[in-house]
Amino acid sequence: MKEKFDFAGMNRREFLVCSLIGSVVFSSGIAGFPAFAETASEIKLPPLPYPQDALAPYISSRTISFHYGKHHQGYVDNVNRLIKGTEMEGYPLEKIIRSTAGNPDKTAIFNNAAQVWNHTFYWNSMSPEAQTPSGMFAKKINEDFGGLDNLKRELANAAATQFGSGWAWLVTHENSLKVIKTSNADTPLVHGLVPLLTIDVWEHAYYLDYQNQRMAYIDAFLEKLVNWNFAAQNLANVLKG
Ligand code: MN3
Repeated sequence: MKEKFDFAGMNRREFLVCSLIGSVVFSSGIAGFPAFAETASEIKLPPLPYPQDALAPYISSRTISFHYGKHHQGYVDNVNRLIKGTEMEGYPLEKIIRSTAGNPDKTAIFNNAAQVWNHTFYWNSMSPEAQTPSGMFAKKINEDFGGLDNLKRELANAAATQFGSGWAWLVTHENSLKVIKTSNADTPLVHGLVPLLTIDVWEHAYYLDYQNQRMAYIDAFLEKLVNWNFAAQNLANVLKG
């Protein structure tokens, strides 16, 4: 298997053990994001990039058991059910997302497909291993935000002020880094932006661990869990073209 980004926090052996099946079907996707483990006819739930308890105590094993095992799995099951027997059966996930975006007759398919994609991107946006941006990525952060603390503040602000369910994102657009937020299942993929990193701010992402304290979850994400290496790799892949 060709590793397109660093599965931080696991050595290679651990990684292989916990994703033995998934690794067989990984291949390169856009922006360094691994393509989904899918057959021609079915969207599959990709393996977590770390063990379920690896993010504790900041995100508990119990939260991940529901968030990954029930919510993420649920979106996978829904999208497979909704596309069965339609022309979209057999489409890659991103093609389903792009071909249903903005179509009021296809909202349910878009919502479930985009949520499958967003959640896989979210799991990879976290790591049990503390990281600091370096090299070209650090330079871009300094140029576009005036430093890492400012970037973290913008991400925290976007995540905290997203009214109701949604996502905060670091994206790149025309060679600039930007922070944006999206509602519900909406995803930068359908707005001409390349996602580098995301924070899920749906209540199901934090309620078991933080109840209504969304800001405490956002702080833990940005101070303890954020996978800067994943963002840097995504950016490097964009710049490579
Ligand atoms: Mn979620």
